Amino acid sequence: GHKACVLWYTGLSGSGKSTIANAVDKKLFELGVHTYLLDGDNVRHGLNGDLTFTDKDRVENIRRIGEVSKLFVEAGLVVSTAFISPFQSDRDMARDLVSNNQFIEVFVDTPIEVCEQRDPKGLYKKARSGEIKNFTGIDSTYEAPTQAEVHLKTAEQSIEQCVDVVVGYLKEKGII
Ligand code: GGZ
Repeated sequence: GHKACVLWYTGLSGSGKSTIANAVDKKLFELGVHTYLLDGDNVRHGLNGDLTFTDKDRVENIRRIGEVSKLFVEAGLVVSTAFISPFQSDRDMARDLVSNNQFIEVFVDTPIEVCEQRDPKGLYKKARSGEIKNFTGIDSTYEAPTQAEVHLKTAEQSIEQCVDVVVGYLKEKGII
């Protein structure tokens, strides 16, 4: 058996949140852990398909994701969320929905220069040219966490190393 918790990934677009969350999720599955991963693909298009990228809608996006995470934690799962979640107050709101030791904030700390260099979807280019407005890190705020339980630096660590840090944290805390 294992305990339930939320792995709450936060970081810029292109920081590697989804990649790392998916790799951790796969590893946990192999270890027999019951998991569920919430990311833009299954949430932004469905449940939150009515929301845009204004500050107001980002707040609502994170509120709903926090509430859904709470439900999955009540069901006993290790739930991972991979959203920019740019505001500390919203991350704290999600934290307060579960027990404090069940909420693990994972800061995917990738410098914006590196994210912009990667630019896998060409969104930074569009944000720079003004084709996209309210882009995080360009003309919309990102508040970096100061007290994250796990701090990953993808410019210096491989995906495998990042996965080991997250899984190691869960083992150290007796969650898995
Ligand atoms: C930031 C945007 C924007 C704007 C579209 N700002 O790299 P991606 O493409 O796959 O991840 C980004 C994703 C961010 O959605 P989140 O739900 O994680 O954001 S938040 O937590 O702030 O609500 C990016 C794409 O959507 N995208 N427009 N203006 N990212």
